[in-house]
Amino acid sequence: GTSPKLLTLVMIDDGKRVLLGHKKRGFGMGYYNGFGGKVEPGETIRQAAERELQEEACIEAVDLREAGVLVFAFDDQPVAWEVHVFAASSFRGEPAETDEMRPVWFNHEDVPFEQMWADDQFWYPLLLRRAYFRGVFAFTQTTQLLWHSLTERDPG
Ligand code: 6U4
Ligand code: NA
Ligand code: NA
Repeated sequence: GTSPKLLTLVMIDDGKRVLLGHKKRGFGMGYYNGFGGKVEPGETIRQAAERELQEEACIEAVDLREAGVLVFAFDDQPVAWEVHVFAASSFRGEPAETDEMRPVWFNHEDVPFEQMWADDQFWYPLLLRRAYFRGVFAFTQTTQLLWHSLTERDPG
């Protein structure tokens, strides 16, 4: 079909530091990013976000909020990705390494954008000041950012 693939991305931001996962396998291997993955049949987007955070970082968000939506178009993938970004400032449990991710805290001013997806440097400033955002990013050869559009907007 032509409908986009739905994914989630959870950002833990305590106001000074963000918790990122160093991805050990699969798509985006070697990059730091938030925790997330595909929405499975029968679950809501929020449930998928909660599940992936538990699976990848071993924690449960206390104050999960909708932070924005990112659309990624790849010239080497059959459909676009619609990534629902959530954020939380507190959580239960202790972040732990999993088969997929190694969690690392970064101060806001030390976020390693050179080891992250090329879109992240554009929308992190909005995330960190808690502005709801919508971004559209076009990639070629999987990781090369060709074009983007980013707007601040009301949720919903
Ligand atoms: P499986 O098949 O279960 O191992 P799953 O965990 O469902 O995979 P995965 O890890 O491939 O999915 O999900 C990709 C994750 O990477 C999602 O959280 C969204 C995130 N992501 C993908 N492209 C991104 C990009 N350009 N910028 C970004 N995050 C991206 O910041
Ligand atoms: Na994942
Ligand atoms: Na998954």
